[in-house]
Amino acid sequence: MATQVRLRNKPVTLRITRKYIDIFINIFKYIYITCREIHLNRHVLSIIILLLMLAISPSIPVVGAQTQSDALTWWKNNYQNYYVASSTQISLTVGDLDKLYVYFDNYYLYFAITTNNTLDQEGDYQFLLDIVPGGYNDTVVSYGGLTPVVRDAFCKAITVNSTKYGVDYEIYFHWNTHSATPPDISSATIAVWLNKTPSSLSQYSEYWNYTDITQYKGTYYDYEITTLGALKTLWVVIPWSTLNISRPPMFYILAVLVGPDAGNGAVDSIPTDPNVMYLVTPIDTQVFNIMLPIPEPFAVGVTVAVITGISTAFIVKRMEKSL
Ligand SMILES: [Ca+2]
Ligand SMILES: [Ca+2]
Repeated sequence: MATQVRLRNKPVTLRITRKYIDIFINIFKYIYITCREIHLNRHVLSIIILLLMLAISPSIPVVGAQTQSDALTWWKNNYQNYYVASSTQISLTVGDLDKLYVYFDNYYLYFAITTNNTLDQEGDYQFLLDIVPGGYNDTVVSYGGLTPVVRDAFCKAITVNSTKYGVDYEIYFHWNTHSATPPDISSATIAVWLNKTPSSLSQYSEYWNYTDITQYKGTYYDYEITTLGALKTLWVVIPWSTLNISRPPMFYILAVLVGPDAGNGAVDSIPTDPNVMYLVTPIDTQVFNIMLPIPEPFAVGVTVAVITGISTAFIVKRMEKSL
């Protein structure tokens, strides 16, 4: 059935696309002819067309643009423009991550996830960030009198490959199905790595400073739920000043959905890691080998500008041939 719909829709989509391309080309032909008639030289004409193309190009992210106090509202209205990756893992327990969105400017770090959750299930949505040199490594330490094992900041059986990454911040949201109607996020915490050298006799909690997100000025989150009470979308906005750092040139992020209890493992992640066996109760600590690199938005802007410049040169050349 789905295939039939796609086959029926494809020619319609192509016709509409072609129609808009034709309109687009005709507008520039008109501009080109007009400019030739008033004897504008080729270079001036190229600049005019370039400026027009930039005006209609997808908006280029401008570093430092989002300084307004309603940063969360801005992010909720715009997050879909900043898609970075999807999960290919299909999880039937705890929940099912779908897409990750990330953006940052001079003042804020923005991220959001969407899910394919169908049931209201308890679990922890955690975001691991490698932003500055150093950070958490996976030295085995004890926790709560248990046999020493590798744990993350929230005592989960997850870690990242310590030869590639060092997690400096871990942000945690507990999706609670038990005490609230409708269900909600009952705990939202930022853990900051304290830059101590672990020893096998110490506990993980000694290496992180934990703060409730609501205690950080300018840090916000919001979420929406499905009709069945499952978490559907989660938006988060954190000022760099909250993390006590300036805007970095780039950073790494990993989003994981983990079982709610101590020692639980990840059932899903973005990006999906083919080397991880996703289980609520893994036999060994899950080691993630992939974190997503997030380049600074300016790099995206430069890419769009370069593509626009090349497109302009191509259009001018085509027009000169066709007239
Ligand atoms: Ca998934
Ligand atoms: Ca680091």
